[in-house]
Amino acid sequence: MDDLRRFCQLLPKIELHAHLNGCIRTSTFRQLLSSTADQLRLDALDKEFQSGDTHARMANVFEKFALLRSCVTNLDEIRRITRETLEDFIADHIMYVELRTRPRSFDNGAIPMSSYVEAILETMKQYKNQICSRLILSIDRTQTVDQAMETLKLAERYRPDVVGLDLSGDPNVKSFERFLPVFNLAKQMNLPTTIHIGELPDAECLRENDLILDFKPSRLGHFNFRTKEQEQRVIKEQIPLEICPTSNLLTMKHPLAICTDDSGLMDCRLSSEIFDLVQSFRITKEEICELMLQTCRTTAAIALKSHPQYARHITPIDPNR
Ligand code: 6MZ
Repeated sequence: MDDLRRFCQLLPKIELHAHLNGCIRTSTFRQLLSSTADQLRLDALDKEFQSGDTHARMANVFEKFALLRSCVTNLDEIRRITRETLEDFIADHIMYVELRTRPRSFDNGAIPMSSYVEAILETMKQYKNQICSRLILSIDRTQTVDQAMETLKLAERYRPDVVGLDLSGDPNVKSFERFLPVFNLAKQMNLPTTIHIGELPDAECLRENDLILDFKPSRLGHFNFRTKEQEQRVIKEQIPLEICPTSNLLTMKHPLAICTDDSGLMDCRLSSEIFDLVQSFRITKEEICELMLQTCRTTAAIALKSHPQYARHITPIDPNR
């Protein structure tokens, strides 16, 4: 067992779905919570997390996010979270990571959203010899269309360090339809997109899944709840999934990316996610290596589509070699 765990740890890995603030170390989170009341609330939320259904757990996680948002209040803190996140990923042998975050301003707009993005990108550059990192900008489901448009503009401004546009946030808020013009524009601009989909077991969520699939994003996040038809559609259209896969999806060789989501808040590592997967589905080391390569190929293919000018620099790999 130890050998397998070590193998999962040493394996060179790619992380494609990691929310920057969700990656915060627990120790840092507690340090940043200045009031005792907030610290006690976090303790209570930690205890409550184990009980309840999907809706209750989701509400718990989002209350934690709100607490987190209230305590990250300046650029130094966001630099620190970026630094620590990258160091944790480096220690877990991640070679390439796409961090995602919703840009925000501080001090009532005196520090604009562009400074937030730049602070993260500058921190990423400091680690470029140890880990290749890129940024995805997130639109939050509760935002207005104007705010989403502003995020899209920022994404365009910071390309190619920014590699995509994400839709995330509380899945109770079904707002993809509202943001469709923004995502259509992203598509026109050749900016890859990744959308959180199927996170809750309710009819509204299933209806929204169809709208999202009609849009055909570059990648999908989660996709835990879906109809059989939606599942078949994703398989047929080969839309890469950022999830912990089910065994049959694996055997179907559907493009997958195993990811952590919120490694700090949820206390997990990519290597432990892979280890759990290996154990649960009796996957061999060779199959795990193949999955990593598949993630790599998928990422490269999406990057190439958004930057066709680089195609001539790439020599296709003979899959039979
Ligand atoms: C949907 C999620 C999420 O942007 O402040 N986020 N959105 N589903 C999830 N799965 C449980 N996990 C994280 O990172 C934190 C934000 O990411 C989104 C939430 O909106 C959260 O506030 P940033 O760096």
